[in-house]
Amino acid sequence: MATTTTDTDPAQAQGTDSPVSRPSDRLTHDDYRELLLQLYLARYFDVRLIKEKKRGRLRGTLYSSHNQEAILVGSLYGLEPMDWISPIHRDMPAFFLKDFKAGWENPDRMGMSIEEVCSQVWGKATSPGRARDNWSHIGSKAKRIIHSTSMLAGTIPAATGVTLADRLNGLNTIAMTFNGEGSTAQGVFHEAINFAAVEKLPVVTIIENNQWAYGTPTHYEYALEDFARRADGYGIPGFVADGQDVIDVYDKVMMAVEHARSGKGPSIVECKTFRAYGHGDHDDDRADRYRPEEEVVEGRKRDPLHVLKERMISMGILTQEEADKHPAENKGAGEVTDADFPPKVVEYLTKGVQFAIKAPLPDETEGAMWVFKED
Ligand SMILES: Cc1ncc(C[n+]2csc(CCOP(=O)(O)OP(=O)(O)O)c2C)c(N)n1
Ligand SMILES: [Mg+2]
Repeated sequence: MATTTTDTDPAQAQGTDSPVSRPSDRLTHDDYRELLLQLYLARYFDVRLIKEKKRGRLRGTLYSSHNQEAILVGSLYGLEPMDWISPIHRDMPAFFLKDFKAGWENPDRMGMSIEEVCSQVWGKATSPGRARDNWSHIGSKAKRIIHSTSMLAGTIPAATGVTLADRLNGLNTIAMTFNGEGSTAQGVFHEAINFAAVEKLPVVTIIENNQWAYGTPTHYEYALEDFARRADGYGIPGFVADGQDVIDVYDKVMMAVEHARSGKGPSIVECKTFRAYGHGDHDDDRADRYRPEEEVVEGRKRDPLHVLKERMISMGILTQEEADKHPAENKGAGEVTDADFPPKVVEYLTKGVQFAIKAPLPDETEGAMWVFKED
């Protein structure tokens, strides 16, 4: 049986007090700068869409990942191109951040292009879903992205399936599934993780524990302090990460990835964070009523951009002046402006937005496409 740990410190996780190497020790200064840019990009994606909707240029519900970006960026950063991911509704940036290290503009990288993702949001013919939805109900077998479903926890059995298939085909790939804590009381969550544990399948289950599932707080979901302890019952490791700190997320996730890649099986990584706004933008006003104001103020305090900048300053990678140049942190979509973001980030996303706005709607004859019809 694999060692089970819920410790947040890798030194403790390895059962020793002596200094140990962390996966992040291998990150270069350029990696840190890239992680910061990716955090900016994920944040900008969020606020730009809200602004576009307010300007009347976009319709449909938006599910914000504001304040949770470090989880997506930190967990995707160490993956290999052929690894699988399964994002859900709060992970929209994951579709383009996958294999981002291969080059933002690289058409061959194993992630969706910004044009594809923006087309999906705008419901255009150029979108992977060909305008059947405006959000995360997309996937790509070619890019190794498991199709997102609305059935919470439904991606975990799919991930166990693809890893089993890859194993049978002689591939040493892993699957990373993203899940809110609200999905964890589903029967299928337990069945799939148990199966993965028994078969030692390389499935890394990320729990984005943002304290709320729509209007349901965590104490109605599970009776544990750290959700990660659930792993004990499956005989697999459970890690707890500070979801506001991209480097801590990277460290814990990479421990899980290395565990999986070396044939030891699945694990759970609980990333503690806070949902900054409503479940979707349709829920923003209600969320202000069902969540105590102090909790919301407290939960939004540690902006992941600020946490990484502080780290980089203390390591001598960033000067205070450089950190202050683009002060997007701790600002809501209503107050932040393009000048608060690095120009590279604004230009990259603007390209995707303009492509999507100009793209055609699907032809009406496509209505019956992909629909099963029995004669
Ligand atoms: C099996 C199932 N039950 C209920 C829903 C409706 N639903 C959609 S999102 C959501 C809340 C999800 O909360 P959580 O998993 O914590 O993710 P978060 O939205 O907080 O990121 C619910 C109840 C669903 N999609 N699937
Ligand atoms: Mg949640």
